[in-house]
Amino acid sequence: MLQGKLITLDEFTIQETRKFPQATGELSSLLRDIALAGKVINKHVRKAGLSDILGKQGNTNVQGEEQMKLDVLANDTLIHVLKNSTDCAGIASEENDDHVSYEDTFSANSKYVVLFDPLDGSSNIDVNASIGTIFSIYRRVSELGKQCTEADFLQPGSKLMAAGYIIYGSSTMMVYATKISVNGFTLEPTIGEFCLSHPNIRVPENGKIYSLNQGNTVKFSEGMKAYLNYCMESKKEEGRPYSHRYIGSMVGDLHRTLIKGGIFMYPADKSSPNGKLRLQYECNPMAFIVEAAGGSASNGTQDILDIQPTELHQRVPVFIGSKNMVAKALEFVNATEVVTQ
Ligand code: AHM
Ligand code: MG
Repeated sequence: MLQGKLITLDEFTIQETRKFPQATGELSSLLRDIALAGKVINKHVRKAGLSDILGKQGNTNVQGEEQMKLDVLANDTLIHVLKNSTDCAGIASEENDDHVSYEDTFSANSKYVVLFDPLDGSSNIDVNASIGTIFSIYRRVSELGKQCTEADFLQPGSKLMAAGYIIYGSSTMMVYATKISVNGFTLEPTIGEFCLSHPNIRVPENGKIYSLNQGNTVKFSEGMKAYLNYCMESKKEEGRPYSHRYIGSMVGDLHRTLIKGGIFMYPADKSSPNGKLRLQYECNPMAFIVEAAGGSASNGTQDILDIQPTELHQRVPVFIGSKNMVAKALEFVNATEVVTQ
């Protein structure tokens, strides 16, 4: 912990690697590169408002969304750092139309590919609220020694080797998960290192907070509306009504859910039958982290991690967080759908 001897991210990942004699250290090295990109992005985020990086870039991305200047800066930083990494064969980014396969020999011989949302929650940039970088690491399925292919990026979340996020909040933290555990590291600004501050994070099985854009209620299914009524119903002995919290930044809302418990939802609605959030850049990595911490994640009918992606930028409805809360939400969502059929 921060008061005692500091354990840096590097020290921690190396210690973890030693538990597996066959491990080569490439994953640790890749995490170090991602952390480096996070520190560079953090430097820009912390200066936003002073330098000319707030506001819109004037372009739209592949999703048709307006790009903020910081979105572009974060994207360029990650692409650049991972290109120089010796352990990344290629990347796919929420901000780019297609994946990028790095052409040099080192990259062609690397066994991992990385997907990222460089700066999630962009609409919060100009109002100084939490934003974050989300990343996923897969072992490539294409032939080593050649350039990576799109198939490397279209793997289900169950195949993830690691996933994490960097949250630029009241402090800057990197949280990453492997199948075994989830650990959080706070950036110690005086030494410029992420240091272990939240070892072995577990998401509580129950929570008291529901999180979604409730302004969309009119477009929700009857099941979804019934679940919201359940959250708001007064049942003191069951801890209801729950509190509603919504930053509108998935990283911020999920970070709170991971630490305090609760449920985060971005359901399908009449105008967005697949919800808003992206499977490969947002939902899979967050589902992997939350499930590794003992929580659960579903699209309503299926574990998020079991969905076979068919395209890089596909969207998916999501219910994620404390196990018992997710199960209860799905009971409502599915029960009413059956009744109305
Ligand atoms: P972004 O990747 O363009 O920033 O969009 C994703 C964000 C999530 O962080 C957040 O959960 C959601 O969009 C908020 O959407 P809405 O404004 O519709 O509630
Ligand atoms: Mg995003």
